[in-house]
Order: sequence, then C-alpha cells, then structure tokens
Amino acid sequence: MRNIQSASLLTALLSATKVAAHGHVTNIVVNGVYYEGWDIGSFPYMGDNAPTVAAWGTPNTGNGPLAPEDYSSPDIICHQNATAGNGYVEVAAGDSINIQWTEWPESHHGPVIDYLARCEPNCASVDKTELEFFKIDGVGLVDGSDVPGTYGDDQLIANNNSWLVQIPEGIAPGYYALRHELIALHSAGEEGGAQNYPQCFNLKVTGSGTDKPAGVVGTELYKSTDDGIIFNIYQEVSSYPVPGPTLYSGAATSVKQATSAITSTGSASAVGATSAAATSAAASASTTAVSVPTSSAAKSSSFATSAAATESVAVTTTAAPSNKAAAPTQAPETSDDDEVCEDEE
Ligand SMILES: [Cu+2]
Repeated sequence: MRNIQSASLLTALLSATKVAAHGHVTNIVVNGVYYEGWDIGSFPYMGDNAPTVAAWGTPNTGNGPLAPEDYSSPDIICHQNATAGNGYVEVAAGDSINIQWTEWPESHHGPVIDYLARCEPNCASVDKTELEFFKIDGVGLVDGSDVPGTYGDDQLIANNNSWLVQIPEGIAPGYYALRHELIALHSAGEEGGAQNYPQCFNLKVTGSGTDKPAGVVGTELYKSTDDGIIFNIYQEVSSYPVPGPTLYSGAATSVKQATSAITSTGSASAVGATSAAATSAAASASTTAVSVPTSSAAKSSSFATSAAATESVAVTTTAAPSNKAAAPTQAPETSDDDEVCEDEE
C-alpha cells in the first residue's frame, strides 16, 4: 500500500499541510449566544490586554497536540501551559453547549470526550492540578465496518466541525471547568502515537441539582498503555474502548449532534464581577439546534433557523458572526507539530 501514485500522495501531503495546524475551539454557543474562545492568533501576544473569555488560554499558537508522554504533566489538563480564563459563561444544568472547532483534519479519527470539574470557589483561582474531572460524554467508534471507521470526531466534522454536549441535569449548581477533548488515533497503533487536543471553558452552572460526582485529576485521566490510547484504527473493529474514567451515571446517554443557531454575541462574565448581565440573557434565549444527519457531511451554512426570544437577549445584538466562526483566525506557523503527525493512510 506504500506505492500510491505520487500525484495523489502529493495531493495528500498538500492537503495535510493545509490543515497541519490541526485545530482548536474558536467559540462556544449557549442557547443561541456566541462566546468567543481563546484566539491563538492574537491573545497570546496581548499579555494582560487579552480580553476576558471563558476559554482557558494557552501559548500553543501552533495548534499542536499533546502526546501520551504528557499524560502525567499538568499540560494534559487544559493543553500546553494553559491558564484558566478570567471569565465564565452561565448555563443551566440540562442545557447543551455547541463547541465550534476550526476545520478538523479528516485523517484524525478518534473519540470526542467531555469532562466537567467543579471549581471552588471559582475556576479562575483554582490550582488546575487539583481539579477533579468526571466524564459527561464520550463518543468513540460509531461505525467500524469501513476501515478506518467512523468515530466521534468524524461526526464532529459532519456537524460543521462542532460538537454538542449536554450539561447533566442533576449536577449541583456552581462553577465548573468544561474539558472538551479530541483524541486523534491515526498514529495510535503503537504506544506514544495518540494525539490529545483538550480545550477548556469555564462555566457557571445554574439549577437545582445536588450531584457532586467524584472525579479524577487531569494527570490521572489516561495512561500511555490504556486500551483506547493504543489502538489500531486501520483494521476492521467492532468496538473501541473510550479511554478515561467511566461515564458519570447522570450523563446524557446520547446526544444527537446538531449545530446551534447564533442569535447574538455575548461576553463572558468576569470572575468576581458583581453583574452577570452579559450572560443573564442566555437562559432566556431559545435553543435552535438544527439536526445534522450523521450519515452525510452536511456542511450547509444555513443552520440558522427561527430563533425565538431574541428580543430578550440583553447583550450585544450584532448579527451572528458567522464569518468569525467559519474563518478561523490564522495562526502563526510557529509549530513543528507536522513532525509528530504522520497521516497514515
Ligand atoms: Cu495531526
């Protein structure tokens, strides 16, 4: 299989180069409100002038992955040298959050996993190494009949490079760090080859739940020898063991992937600020998720549908910044992560 025609190989290499920057989360959408993420194209160069966002910051301007050798490093918690965002986004338990990625490389098949960790007193002031994460979502193999299989992140790609995660209804209100992660398995056939792409956002969860699920610290989520970390996707498989701790019993069993129409733009509330005006509107905006068939790569840009209650959104009511969501900021090509990313065919 190595003697592929050089033309198609060249094409593959070129397209790989185009997406070699891998990816990151550009924004999240909560009940129609758009909240920007950590813009690796500018925020790392702004020092204290970087805007207050709910996303955790990282100097990882090259979009590179973490590797199994990083599993015992604090980097695995929320990516390379990550620091907690000074902001948070309010969301009601039971609501869903749409997490928007830049274009995800097709070759990088693997699971999509989401965790929450309770932050006391808030996520901006915690010691990240003490955050205890419980798993609320983990989609691995969707269909293994067609090698190399369809995985969670293939559904993400089909869903406009976005992922819908539901905040469990039963968890106690409070501040939480959402740890959303893609694990690329294209080189995971041998130990050390998996690629982890964790992305974190601070949330303030409202509601009347009482559950405070047990979790594990980030540096104990995975081992380089875990079954789902060493895994050969280039063979017919009928199952895939999603790595990490077991799913929290109160997690949604299945979330139909959909995009979320953006009806307004919000700003993260600053930790410690007395007014949460920017996010208070989120709860009253309606969710307008539009189903995307998982069988086809529906990438229609006409996701926006009738959005009720837009008048109740108190925050900046600019039009949906679809250009922002669709055209990720170009990142400086400072990374050498191409070297660790062999797109095996
Ligand atoms: Cu890669």
